Amino acid sequence: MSNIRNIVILTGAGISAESGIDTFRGGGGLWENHRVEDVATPEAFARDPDLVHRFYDARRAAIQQVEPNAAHYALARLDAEWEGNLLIVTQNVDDLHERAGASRVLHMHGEHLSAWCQSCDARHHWRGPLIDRPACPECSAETLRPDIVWFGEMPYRMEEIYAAVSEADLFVSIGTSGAVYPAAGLVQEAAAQGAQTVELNLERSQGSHFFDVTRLGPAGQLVPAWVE
Ligand code: BJW
Repeated sequence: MSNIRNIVILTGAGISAESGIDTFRGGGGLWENHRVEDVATPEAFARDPDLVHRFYDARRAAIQQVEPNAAHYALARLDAEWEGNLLIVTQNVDDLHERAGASRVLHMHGEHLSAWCQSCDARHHWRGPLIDRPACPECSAETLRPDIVWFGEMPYRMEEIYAAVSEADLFVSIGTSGAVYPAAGLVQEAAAQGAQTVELNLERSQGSHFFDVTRLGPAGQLVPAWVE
């Protein structure tokens, strides 16, 4: 990697699968048992907030029971040791990259351990349930929602992401199906800027043909091997 200084790493649900967190698509995925339109859109939340809160409260509790795996630790090592620019853009709403020790992490689809007040726009670190409609510690309104980017909402910090991708010498995608935009389009942006593009995944993603290199296997094996 002698000619590489700027790295952008996009991660998806596959990197947390070996920690015991369900992915979204495919057999046993979350969207097999839950309709997106019922739980992961602003319209669903307006229609039936209890259902949406139950869905996210259960998942917020579940992620607190699991641990980072070898793939998270390998990226955290790379983050600590890499002297050039590096950004881990994660679509994941768990905190396993941070718990493994990574610090240059951007959560483009939000975070389970954050609650967002729709009245005053404040964000609060949140570990417990939201279904009881706790008051916002900032403004006291009972308008907290999961700090999650639902379908139809704008993913977070896109300007920062596009800026990092435009400077990237290497773009690596790990454990994502490439089914959800704008994340799925980042590989094309990176390739257009001349970056090398690498995919590490259990199965080929939908945009696999956009990558220079694809390695298939579980993230817990592929990622440490790639980092070494
Ligand atoms: C392993 C493994 C192991 C398994 N090791 N690998 C074109 C351009 C722009 C937007 C759109 C567009 N076309 C359509 C849209 C709209 C929409 C969209 O993309 N829809 C598609 C379904 C077509 N996008 C949006 O709505 C986004 N917003 C947006 O575009 O805003 C613009 C806008 C807004 C308003 C007005 C106008 C414009 C928002 C998307 C938000 C996504 N939210 C979710 C849910 C929230 C989190 C939650 O509830 O937990 O985010 S959906 C879900 O999918 C979640 C994930 O982050 C995301 C991606 O999934 P991921 O991570 O790829 O997981 P899977 O399950 O799909 O794949 C797992 C992979 O792992 C597989 O490949 C396995 O092989 C692999 N794997 N085990 C390694 N051990």
